[in-house]
Amino acid sequence: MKLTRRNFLESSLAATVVLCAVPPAGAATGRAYNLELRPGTAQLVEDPSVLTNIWGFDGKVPGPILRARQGQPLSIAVTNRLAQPTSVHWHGLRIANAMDGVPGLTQEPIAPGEAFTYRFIPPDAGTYWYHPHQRAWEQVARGLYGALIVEEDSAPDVDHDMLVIADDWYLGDDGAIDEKSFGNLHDWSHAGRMGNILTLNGKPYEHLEVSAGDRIRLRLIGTTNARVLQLAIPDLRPWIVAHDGHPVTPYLASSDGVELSPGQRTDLIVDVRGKPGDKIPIVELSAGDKLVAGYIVIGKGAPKARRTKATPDALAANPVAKPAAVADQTVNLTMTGGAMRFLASAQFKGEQLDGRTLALDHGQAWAFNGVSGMPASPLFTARRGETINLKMRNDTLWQHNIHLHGHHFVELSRHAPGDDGARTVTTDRADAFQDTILMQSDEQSEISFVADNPGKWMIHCHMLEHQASGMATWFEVT
Ligand SMILES: [Cu+2]
Repeated sequence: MKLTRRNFLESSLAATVVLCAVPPAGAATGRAYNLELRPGTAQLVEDPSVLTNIWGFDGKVPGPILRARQGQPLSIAVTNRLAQPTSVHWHGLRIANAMDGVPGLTQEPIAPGEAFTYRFIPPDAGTYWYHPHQRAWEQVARGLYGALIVEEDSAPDVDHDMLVIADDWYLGDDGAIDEKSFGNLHDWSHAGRMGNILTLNGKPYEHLEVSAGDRIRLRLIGTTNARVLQLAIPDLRPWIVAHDGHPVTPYLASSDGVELSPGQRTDLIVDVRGKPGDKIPIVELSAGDKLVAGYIVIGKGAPKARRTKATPDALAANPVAKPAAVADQTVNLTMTGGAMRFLASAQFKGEQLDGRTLALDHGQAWAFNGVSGMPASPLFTARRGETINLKMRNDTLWQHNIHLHGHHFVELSRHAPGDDGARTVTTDRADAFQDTILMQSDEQSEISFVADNPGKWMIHCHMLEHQASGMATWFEVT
């Protein structure tokens, strides 16, 4: 499925400039929130008369921006107004296990009409997001997601703090969500369910309004089910300052832009160069051609003086424990299955089944270490504080996007087919904590983390169709 765009009608957009700024710290929003998961509508295509029925937090997509202070309690009372059970997962937050929002592992699903209050203390500043962890392949695709921002004690010196939540939608010609493709086994055993319409912040063409000379922080969040996005601002030179919430030494993004796999976040700092009235395109490059996704619009105000300092300061590091040089345990995680290398057999709910039965009777197409779906026993058990090295092998023909709950890891090495041995990964990742990592076909990657958060935590592919069709397991920290 290719992302396409109907003819872009510039004139129709002139009146729809919308500011999508993150509300300032200390705004009336406070630190206790109420959220309702419920149906709503959104204008996802250019024609303002076409509204799409979505499911959203408070009926909107994206849901409300939640803001927290690092190390201070946050409570979110969630009410399920959907017709199916749900839960909310706080992606990337290293919080208490009971608040992680994984039905069957950390809580019961929230039934229709029922409520659940999540209470936790975010230990790390940065850019995070929230979404259901129940039938996520349907609930996230219908629009259930939002940003969770944990503020630094000392915020970087910027004129605007802005969000760009990027998603693809599979819509029919009538603008309605294509429902018959939900649960399609072909998608599940291939790259996942891809959209044909791209939105930033739930809009067909987002407009971020700034002034000439502004320095802006752009928090990019990828909320696609399966598509790996490549976002760029070709006319500007953004610095990358954080991945998955965690600061990195600022470095310039390449002209290829920023890769955002499902669930990943990248924070940029960008100096706006241009003159009042300019519209600077934000483009998506994964399809090979430039697809304009939105604009940074320079308002009419007088240009600000350019900052004398070229490179922004690094953000303050988060208190994540550094893995020990020698691991306490090394664990293998081998991915198999999927189209063209279908599983001959795998274990599913304790039974060894052939590939055809797995697919046709159980919708399972993938396995971790020969097991499809959540096993009864954990992949490994760690004593609190142990350093775990996870040696991952993608023995399938497809990309996978492994997400670790409750912990952040560094990547020690990456081994691609044809290499004689493991090569050192690019420095922007080797010293950087992350919670979601994209692997290509036939790649191997060794990641390392300190298992310091007690409880039962998922490891799964964040291509949501792959998760649903086998790529899910868990570990326990005691
Ligand atoms: Cu996958």
